[in-house]
Amino acid sequence: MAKPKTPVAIIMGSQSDWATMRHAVETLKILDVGCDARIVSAHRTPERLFTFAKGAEASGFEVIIAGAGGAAHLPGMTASMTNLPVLGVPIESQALKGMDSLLSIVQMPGGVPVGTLAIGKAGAINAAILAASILALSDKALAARLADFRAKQTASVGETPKEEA
Ligand code: RP5
Repeated sequence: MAKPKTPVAIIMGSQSDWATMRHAVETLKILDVGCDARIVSAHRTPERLFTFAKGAEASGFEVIIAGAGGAAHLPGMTASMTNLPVLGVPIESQALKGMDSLLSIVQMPGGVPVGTLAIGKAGAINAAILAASILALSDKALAARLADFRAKQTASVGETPKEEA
């Protein structure tokens, strides 16, 4: 069966999360993995969340990346309504620097997993790489692109520090 063009859904709780979540989109673009980004709020648009999560698998998505901040219920609520793997990105909140987001996302009850990444940009980038790794299990061409991405990253690390401009 042909691979879906947009196997990754990226959802976020607010427009204000885009500055972080765009890094997931950009990383998937580098890896040539199709994704669809949209705003879905667990608190402000619960019906949109229900429709998205219940229909995600039928829409052809294979992995969901969900970013949210503060009382970050989006990844967990999404995971409660789909069997697709859900990767949670804690957004760095102003008040508590993302510790609130992190703990909200990571402390899921046993039985409803969310794969939780680091707070902020690093988490968004790593969620994309992890999503690609999951998809690469059944996509050899993607596995090769992922290996190339990692090799380039390794090659870019100098052995000695230099003065920065
Ligand atoms: C969460 O509340 C969102 O994920 C966002 O990180 C946070 C703040 O949202 P805004 O008030 O900026 O829309 O639901």
